[in-house]
Amino acid sequence: MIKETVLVIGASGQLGTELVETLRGIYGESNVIASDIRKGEGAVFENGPFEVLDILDTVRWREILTKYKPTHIYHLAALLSATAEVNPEYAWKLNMDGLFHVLDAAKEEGTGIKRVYWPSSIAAFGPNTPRRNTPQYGPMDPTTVYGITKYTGELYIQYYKNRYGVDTRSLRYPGLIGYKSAPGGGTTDYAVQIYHDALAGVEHECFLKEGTVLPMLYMPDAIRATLEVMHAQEEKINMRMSYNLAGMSFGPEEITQSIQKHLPDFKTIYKPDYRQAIAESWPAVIDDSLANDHWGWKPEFDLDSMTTDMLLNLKKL
Ligand code: VAH
Repeated sequence: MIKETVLVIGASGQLGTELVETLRGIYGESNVIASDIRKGEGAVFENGPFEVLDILDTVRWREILTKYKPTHIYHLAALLSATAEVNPEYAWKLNMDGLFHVLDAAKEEGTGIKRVYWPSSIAAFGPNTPRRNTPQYGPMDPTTVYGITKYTGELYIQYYKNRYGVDTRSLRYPGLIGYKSAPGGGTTDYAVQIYHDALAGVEHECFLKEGTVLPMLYMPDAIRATLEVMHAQEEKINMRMSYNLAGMSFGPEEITQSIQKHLPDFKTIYKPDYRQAIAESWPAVIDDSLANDHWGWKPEFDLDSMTTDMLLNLKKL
């Protein structure tokens, strides 16, 4: 077993819930401390150490650092795209000040923090970024508060590496789809709800228009990518902002057709809302060749294999 002490901040979110389970399998349950702003129910809170932590509470943050002396930190706490537009001031505070509290602790001598993981998003791109085969480097003019915090955060993790040697790894996640945890406040969340509606025998009311193609990634691939980039040898991580990451790209009508191969009577109706404008500011297809070159990234799931796995596992819940 690798001897590290891992702290996951924002552990009860869509990604955190699955990441904690995987990390505890690698490092041992007692060596992975899950934390979030409130205690809930489920494996994250019961299968290993859990601490209530609001990353904006600096006194509590220091208490946790002193108590556990984490060597690896996964800082996931953030407001996602749709929620951030409803509360932009708090979104900036949580997404940015939260990141600075982690980076400033990591640069301090004596805290013992060796590596930080911090997620970015394809939301860091904007309407003037090429929408197909979106390059690692190109125009980045995000129009959402969430995307602005992600792009800004990328510049800061690069600065903290160059100036202070803080080793932060990061991925520009597409929309994440999984069956073990619920998404929260994202513009891609329809792609999770649609499976639940299909199995419940109800039509899906999609908040995006037909034909709105977005980059997506199945959660098992997202978890594997996160651990691969976090565990890669430092000399392989030659790009110190955040790596483009891709799995598949589809529109709501395509995921509907994929589900209909299993449930022929399933239907989707379209009622676009304010999230349509967010989606239209994002890329449709991502070029993640740099992640492949630098640390061997390759997705394993496509739309149909994800649909088969999602429906199979949701039926068991
Ligand atoms: C969101 N699920 O919708 C997140 C993600 C690319 C989208 O960052 O905000």
